[in-house]
Amino acid sequence: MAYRFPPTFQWGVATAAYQIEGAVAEAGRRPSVWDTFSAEPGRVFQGQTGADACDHYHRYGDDIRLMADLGVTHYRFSIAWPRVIPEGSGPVNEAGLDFYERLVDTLLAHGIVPHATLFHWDSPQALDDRYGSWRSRQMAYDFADYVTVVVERLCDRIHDWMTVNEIPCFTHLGYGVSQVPPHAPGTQVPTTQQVWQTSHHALLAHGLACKAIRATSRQPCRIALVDNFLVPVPWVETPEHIAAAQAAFPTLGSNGGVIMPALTGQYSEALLAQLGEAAPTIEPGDLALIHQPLDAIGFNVYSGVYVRAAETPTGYEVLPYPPGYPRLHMPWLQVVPESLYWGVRHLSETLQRPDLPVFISENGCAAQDTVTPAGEVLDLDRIYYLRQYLQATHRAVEEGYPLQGYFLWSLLDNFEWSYGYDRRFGITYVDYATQQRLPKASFHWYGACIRENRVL
Ligand code: PNW
Repeated sequence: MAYRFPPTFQWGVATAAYQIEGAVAEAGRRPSVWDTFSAEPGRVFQGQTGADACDHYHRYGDDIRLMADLGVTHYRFSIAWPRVIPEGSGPVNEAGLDFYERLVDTLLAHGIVPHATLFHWDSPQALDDRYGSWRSRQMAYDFADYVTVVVERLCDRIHDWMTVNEIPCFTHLGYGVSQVPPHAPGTQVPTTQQVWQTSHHALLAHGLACKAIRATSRQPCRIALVDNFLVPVPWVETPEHIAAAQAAFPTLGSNGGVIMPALTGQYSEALLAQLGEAAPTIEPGDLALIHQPLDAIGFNVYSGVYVRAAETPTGYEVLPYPPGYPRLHMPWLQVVPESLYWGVRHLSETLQRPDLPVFISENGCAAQDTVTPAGEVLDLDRIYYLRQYLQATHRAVEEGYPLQGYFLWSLLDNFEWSYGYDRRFGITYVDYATQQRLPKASFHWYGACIRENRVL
């Protein structure tokens, strides 16, 4: 039958702490940079914050029942550093760890495998006050200490760890030179070099966290880095355009400075040449530390860019999107389902890691959902998007790439960072006034795919 997955394929949903938990001042939690940033006028759509979000902190039991109804086998969530170590370093808040223990126990009771992300952008505000968070190398060491505390407490029930989510988003989008950065902490630094230094520090944090997890876990565990590298898709799948896409890979977005050093132990030469004096300062031993053995890569994919071979100095060109190109409800959400397949293939061929298991740690879209008078959300546009990306997932699996699972972003509508609650990525509609959850059409469709283990 068409688009059937192997029986071991992992079906999941993904969320992140600050986007759903709320309860920001409860049980000893102290502010994160996102609490501070979103409270500043003009930073987030209509001044919204994650103070309440989906109130998942209190409603996690209901939300896990929802996941069980959906039929997912795996759940990716994140642990909030400022719940566990409220001042960033120093005293541990047992009540914070208790919350994640309850959450994980409830997941396990429903037969759902937890995948924990240790950092999804909510740095403790105290560390930003103390030393400018990712601007300082110290952040990497404090992160590793926090990771040790979490793994010590939860390693008997969590075996799948993700270190940091999307380094480019919390460094390049959190610090800026010429314009006010859209993500927390929203600090403008004087030079581009200093922006690259923040992402270098985040890579160090990833490396130190890998070592801390391996040193601390008393159970076998799997460690992944989660990245949203930018995917060049050959506009036609002929050898010349495939070669052009492969040549473009290291020069696009921050690919050459994040996923490449993590997986190969080297920044891309092309990127360093392009950066010149703006390249980060790399101390002796840093690259070896960053280049830790990994058990998997988590690939967050929403869109990509088409590339073709061309008579340019580089031998390729990135094609612009025409104004009418299909796009979901974000400025960057062009529908490019092949980017999922090509991303997996680039990891294998362009980065030459055919051995490394991959899972799609996020894929999904925002749509302009409304509740019909009959009380339904008929998000056919989301189904249209997801079906194509799942077909691309299937293609990668069928061609033998080590793609093991798919986590849909997201279980619930949630706090979409600087867009606030204006953009809805959930397969479950959240009425924020009442906190009622309403499964959308896409929820029922995804559940049917999971039950039949194929794309419907
Ligand atoms: C991811 N882009 O962020 C994050 O991991 C989630 O927390 C977030 O809610 C989700 O995607 C949807 O935005 C991204 O500019 C931020 O292409 C920016 C981009 C992609 C993903």
